[in-house]
Amino acid sequence: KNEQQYLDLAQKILDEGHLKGDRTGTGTHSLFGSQMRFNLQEGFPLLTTKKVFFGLIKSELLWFLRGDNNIRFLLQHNNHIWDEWAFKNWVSSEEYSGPDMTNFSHRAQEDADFAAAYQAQKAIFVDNILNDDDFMEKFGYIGDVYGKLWRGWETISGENAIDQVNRLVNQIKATPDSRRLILTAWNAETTPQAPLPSCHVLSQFYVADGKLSLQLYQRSGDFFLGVPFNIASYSLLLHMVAAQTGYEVGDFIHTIGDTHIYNNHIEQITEQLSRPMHHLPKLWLNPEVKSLFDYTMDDIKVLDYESEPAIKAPVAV
Ligand code: UFP
Repeated sequence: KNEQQYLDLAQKILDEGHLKGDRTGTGTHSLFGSQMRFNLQEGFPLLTTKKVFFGLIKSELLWFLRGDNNIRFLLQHNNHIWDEWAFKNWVSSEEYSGPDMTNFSHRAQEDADFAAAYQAQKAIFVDNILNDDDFMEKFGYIGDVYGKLWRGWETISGENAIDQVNRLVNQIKATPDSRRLILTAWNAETTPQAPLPSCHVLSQFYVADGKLSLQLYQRSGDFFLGVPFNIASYSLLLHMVAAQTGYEVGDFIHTIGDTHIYNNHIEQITEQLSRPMHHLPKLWLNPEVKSLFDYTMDDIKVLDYESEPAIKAPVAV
């Protein structure tokens, strides 16, 4: 049932979506205001109609929970999903002396020679971030993204940054009936200028019948590439917060504003829709871990994950 909702919504976007232009110039089928509800008691919603790489989801969430906004940690875990934002700062700086990288993402998709030059510069960049502390300090940071907003929200006075996640855990423990269990990632002052303004704008937690639930408001969802990750990432967050506050897991409710399928993902999603579902896997969290901030990669496992093969698709940039 859980995964079926994803497939049904994909079909609905294809059937009823508005044909809409977008910032990337790709074009989409888009619906506004959609919702899926995953009962986490029925299994962990890592899609099975295509393989979803859970390792990337884990390391990204651990990175957010560290309050980290420097990509070194991600690179140490072989996670390259945020590279381009930091790379952009380097190639547009005075220190960069390699071949011109203006508009690199688009050009790399269209021009094979350029793509090779870009890969070479990217490799140098990654190596420098990993091995050169000064370089990492200068070019590894990517500004006000989730880690910073979650754990180090800057106050107006400039003192005592706010740790929203720690506060949230304490609130859930102290006042589980509260209707103010909120984690926000949209800073009206800084977010509009961020390299990628937060997609996951707001999360709200809710406790009833000994179960913890979470609703996410996502302003924009790339339904084929982004959303399967986002479902798993927030379901994992819910499991971790529940484990650390003494609750069972309830529902993950995923509300999405602009819910879109890019025109160059139609073939891929159609292929996915034709595939059989497998049973959902189970999530295991190490019960010895006593704080939300102490989990490591080995403390989190997806068990019994069977899926159809991965499906490649170009990222709209
Ligand atoms: N996107 C997601 N999930 C994410 C993320 C990005 O679906 O977690 F970071 C997609 C949504 C959209 C694009 O297709 O990335 C962001 O573009 P925009 O800022 O124009 O909405």
